[in-house]
Amino acid sequence: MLRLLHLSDIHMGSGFCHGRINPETGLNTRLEDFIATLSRCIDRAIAEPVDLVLFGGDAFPDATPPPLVQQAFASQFRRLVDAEIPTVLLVGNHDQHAQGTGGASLCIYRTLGVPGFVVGDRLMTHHLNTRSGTVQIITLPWLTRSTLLTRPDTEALSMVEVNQLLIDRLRVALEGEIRRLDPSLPTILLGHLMADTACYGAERFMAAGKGFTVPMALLTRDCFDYIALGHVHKHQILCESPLALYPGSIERVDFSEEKEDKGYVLVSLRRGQAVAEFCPLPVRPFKTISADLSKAEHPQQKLLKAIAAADINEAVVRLIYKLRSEQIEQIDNNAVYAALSAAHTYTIQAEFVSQLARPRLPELKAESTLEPLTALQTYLANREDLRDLATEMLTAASALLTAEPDLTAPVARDSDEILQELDLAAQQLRLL
Ligand SMILES: [Mn+2]
Repeated sequence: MLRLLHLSDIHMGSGFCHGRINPETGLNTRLEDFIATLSRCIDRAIAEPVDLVLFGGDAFPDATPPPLVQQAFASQFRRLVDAEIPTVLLVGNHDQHAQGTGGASLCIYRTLGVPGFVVGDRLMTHHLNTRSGTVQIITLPWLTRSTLLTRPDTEALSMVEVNQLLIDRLRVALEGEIRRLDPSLPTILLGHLMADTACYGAERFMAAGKGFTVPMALLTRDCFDYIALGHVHKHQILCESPLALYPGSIERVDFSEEKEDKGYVLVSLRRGQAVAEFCPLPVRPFKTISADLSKAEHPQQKLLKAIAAADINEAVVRLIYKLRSEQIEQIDNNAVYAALSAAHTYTIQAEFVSQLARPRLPELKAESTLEPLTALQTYLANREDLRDLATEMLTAASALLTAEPDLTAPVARDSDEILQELDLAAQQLRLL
């Protein structure tokens, strides 16, 4: 039985806006949080001790972290070298340079020949000797179009076709690795990818336009005993047999992760069997407080009550409240700051509710039913500014309503629409 610790999406050095400078160290407190949390993962790996550590990718927010952040990361992983625990560092999308190939921020570990460390920056099978025997690991780093496709391959193809082609190439390349596996050894697929059946969070937007979704059916092959994933920040199990899961990020990167538990997994593995245990980490809470004061007689009182009801102690807090513009005099900011002082950091966002909302037309109230043309007439009769267009709009509307739909006719497209599509295509080409 082999025991391994799988963690992912460290993103060390991100979210500084949620921290403050620690006067004792001069460091941003969120960097200190991330370091403390990573050290908890490494502590556990050493205390067990596990036979193997898998890192699922996204070490930093980008491929060129400042030396201080790079060093903080390295000094934690260095402890695994001292403890002689083999470690695989997989390259995620945030670790890759936008230009060129390879995971610049992690390849230094291979360049230095760090004992027991493997960097997964390409689709490849590694054999690792651990205290509990040999394990084979296929590394599948974040793939972009340029990894498996050339420009001529993608010429004149739509995005959907490009993605399909990419998946076809991946299927072939993965099959090549699978055929060379030793079927007697415990086998792991370690991938940084967006699985088609995953629930996404912020990472969907962070990687927008640069990657593609991998069908789980492509990965859940019997030859794998454990499919260790990275990229999605929300912990989730995607498949029970073979076991496939995202441990999620180890710290909250932003407010989209406010309600998610953070942690890593410990996995017991043998050929044909994997059992995982999610180990939650005691990370700093994020707390959103929302209050609508626009109808309150005493807005300040209501606001303070909303703050008092929330557990904000040492939390990263955002306070969002709505009020009418004439209520602003009734808010005492100093009292609000005092009420929020137990928070680690806080931001305040006041939104004015619009006073200009148009009253409903009595003729168009919810319970009355009108024919579409009558409704349009009523609407136009109340819009002085559209009077010049009214006749034309009514003629056009009645033509639309009476026209026989011809579902076989090609959809008419104007030149603007085509130009927009071309612009989009050009943008996507630049991302290659
Ligand atoms: Mn990622």
